[in-house]
Amino acid sequence: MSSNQALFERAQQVIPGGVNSPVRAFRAVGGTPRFIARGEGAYIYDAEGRRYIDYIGSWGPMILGHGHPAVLEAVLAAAREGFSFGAPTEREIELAEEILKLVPSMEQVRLVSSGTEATMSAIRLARGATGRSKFIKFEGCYHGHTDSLLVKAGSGLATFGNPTSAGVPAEVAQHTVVLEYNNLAQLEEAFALHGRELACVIIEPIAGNMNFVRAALPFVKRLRELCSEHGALLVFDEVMTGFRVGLHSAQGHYASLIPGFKPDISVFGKVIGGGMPLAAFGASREIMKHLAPLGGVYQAGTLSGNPVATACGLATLREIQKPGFFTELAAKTRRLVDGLKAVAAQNGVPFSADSEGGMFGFFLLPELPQNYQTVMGTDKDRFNRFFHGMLDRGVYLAPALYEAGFVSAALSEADLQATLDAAREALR
Ligand code: KE4
Repeated sequence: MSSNQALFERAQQVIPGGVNSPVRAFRAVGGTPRFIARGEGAYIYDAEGRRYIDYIGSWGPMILGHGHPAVLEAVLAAAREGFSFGAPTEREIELAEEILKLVPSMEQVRLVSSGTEATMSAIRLARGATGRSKFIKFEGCYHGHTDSLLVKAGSGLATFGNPTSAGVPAEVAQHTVVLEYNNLAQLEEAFALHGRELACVIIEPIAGNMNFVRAALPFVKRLRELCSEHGALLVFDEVMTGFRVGLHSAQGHYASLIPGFKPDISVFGKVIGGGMPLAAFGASREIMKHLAPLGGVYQAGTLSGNPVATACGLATLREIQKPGFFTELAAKTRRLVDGLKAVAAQNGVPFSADSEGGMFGFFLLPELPQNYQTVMGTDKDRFNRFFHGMLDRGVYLAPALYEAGFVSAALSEADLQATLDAAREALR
């Protein structure tokens, strides 16, 4: 059995950084990434046979845990019928109907293969539907790696964003206005400056790419009002929060607090594919009619609505609708978070944490941060020691202080207790 280190060295010969997605390389936390051989329920096993309690779950998709029997059976049955046809199938209709049943703000949905593709398409749709080019995003939110979204704040609101990545032309970044998350004053000013030119505002309603930062209620309320007043579309990027923070996603949570609230375009991924490559974006018929082949906004994909991926997604969505699923998952996640806070307090370590449904975050800070700057003010070395302290004790947390954590339905009370025992030692 090759060791993680041997595999990592071999991988780096043929794959940049040895990984197919940067965060997996452990560069933020240091050390050797674990090469995973298999998953089972709440656990993943590395190439050396070591077992970890999995709090990443593929960065959100594995809400049922690994190898759920009903999902596995659905995938195997679909695979036997064929992997991909490049032609419409009934199961795409079934999945679309299931998603629309659970997301009343959408009347139609288009399936794609990744969250990046879904947000990229949502931005193009907003631009095509409004005839405008500019849009707002927020610092600390990640919406995938399409050019116009790899942009950081400009020097001021009047100036437009600057690329965060090489290879993104300044001309592309100039249409992106980047504001501070939860900053009402900046939001008002940006709309005063650019309101009539804004195609949309895209936001993670609970920012899982800043670990776990909630959009404040007054902020969301005002954002909705300003978008409506100026004819800009509100895009909820629920790739991470969708069907993860609750059966009706983050938009359902906000609609329960702000009567009648709904975004104009919603983006999903991760959970709706159950671990297979599948994402989606949707809106009213009025907006979706702009999409090819009906309208002038082109969007396409060889594997969009893939028959095996839709089987995986559909089986997953059916399981999470079972009575009590989210009540139990949310309570379990809350017990984890409360337990971690208690253990940190007993060891005198500044620690704040929060959770919604099966998604959680924690910070080695006394208070929950409200924006990116505060999150990045965390003591990185301390986080990294905690991360490795937990990893060495068989608990796999997100290998970066700006990433969220995820609890699967397969997590047992014993796993929870083992996690808290590991945290007690690691924090000490
Ligand atoms: P993908 O293209 O990675 O499927 O989705 C992009 C995306 C869009 N929107 C949100 C809110 C997301 O969180 C993501 C992807 N999330 C990261 C985790 N922070 C995926 C992990 C990775 O990049 O390897």
